[in-house]
Amino acid sequence: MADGPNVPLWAVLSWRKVEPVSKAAANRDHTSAPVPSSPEQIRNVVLVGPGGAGKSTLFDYLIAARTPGRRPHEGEHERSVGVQVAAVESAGLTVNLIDTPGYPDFVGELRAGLRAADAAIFVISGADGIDGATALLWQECAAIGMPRIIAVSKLDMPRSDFDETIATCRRVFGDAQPIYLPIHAEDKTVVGSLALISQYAADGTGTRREPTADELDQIETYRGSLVEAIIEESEDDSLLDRYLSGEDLDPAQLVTDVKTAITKANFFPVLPISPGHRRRHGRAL
Ligand SMILES: Nc1nc2c(ncn2[C@@H]2O[C@H](COP(=O)(O)OP(=O)(O)O)[C@@H](O)[C@H]2O)c(=O)[nH]1
Ligand SMILES: [Mg+2]
Repeated sequence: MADGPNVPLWAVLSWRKVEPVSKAAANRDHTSAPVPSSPEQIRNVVLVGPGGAGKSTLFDYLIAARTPGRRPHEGEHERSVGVQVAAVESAGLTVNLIDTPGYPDFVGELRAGLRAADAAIFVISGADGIDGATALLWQECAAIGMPRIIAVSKLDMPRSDFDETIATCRRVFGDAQPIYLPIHAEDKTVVGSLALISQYAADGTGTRREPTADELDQIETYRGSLVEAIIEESEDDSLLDRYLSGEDLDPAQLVTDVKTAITKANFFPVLPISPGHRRRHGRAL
């Protein structure tokens, strides 16, 4: 495995706006990969999770968000039967995103294939549980020290529950630290996120505002254990003392440390993801 896999955080933030484009551009073959300059600049990131959790949806959106002129598929997905790969450029790296089918039959193959990846994004539905195959694949990643991110989908569904999903991830995977929380509208649509480290609320357009009192309470619920987990993995040994003595740590430093912590595969961030934009987008078209 290459040294620091440097999982880009953009990878799981679907609030990034996807620009509408012409149909011709949308139909262009998205698998035509950018040419990587050298093997050190390539990262293989595999999407793992139960069937129907939203892997292919996320895959589409990530590719669309990073590929000028490409729009995600609308509506239902055909159930993917094979592995899909597409390359995107990020921060001078070529990231090969690998979408995998969720069939139990495929687990053996996936276990072998996992070893070729630099990092994994576990896509977990906030409205359903975590299946045995996914738990097994998590263990497999743990055994080889693979960096992992957890993306929670389907938070717009009536029965979804983000807190419950975090609890389930902690129980099944052993550890999980949300770094953003979803903000819901009355109808449960996800309309934005609360940033736990920097303590702001963001809507889908990237506009930031101060969190409300209620949102600050939600932030408090998770921020303490998040900051402690980041500090534990930080290379700056003075952070813990400073934190314990009540110092407000610099959010920018913590964000840098999150990235380091992810690459060490001892820290597993959870990010809420949402196709909310697609809906608004669909209307705009
Ligand atoms: N409501 C809602 N539906 C979603 C979300 N993500 C995916 N879906 C739908 O869930 C179904 C399964 O998604 P898919 O990406 O094919 O799952 P996969 O089997 O993990 O690849 C599709 O109908 C998607 O449109 C989400 O965040 N919210
Ligand atoms: Mg799929």
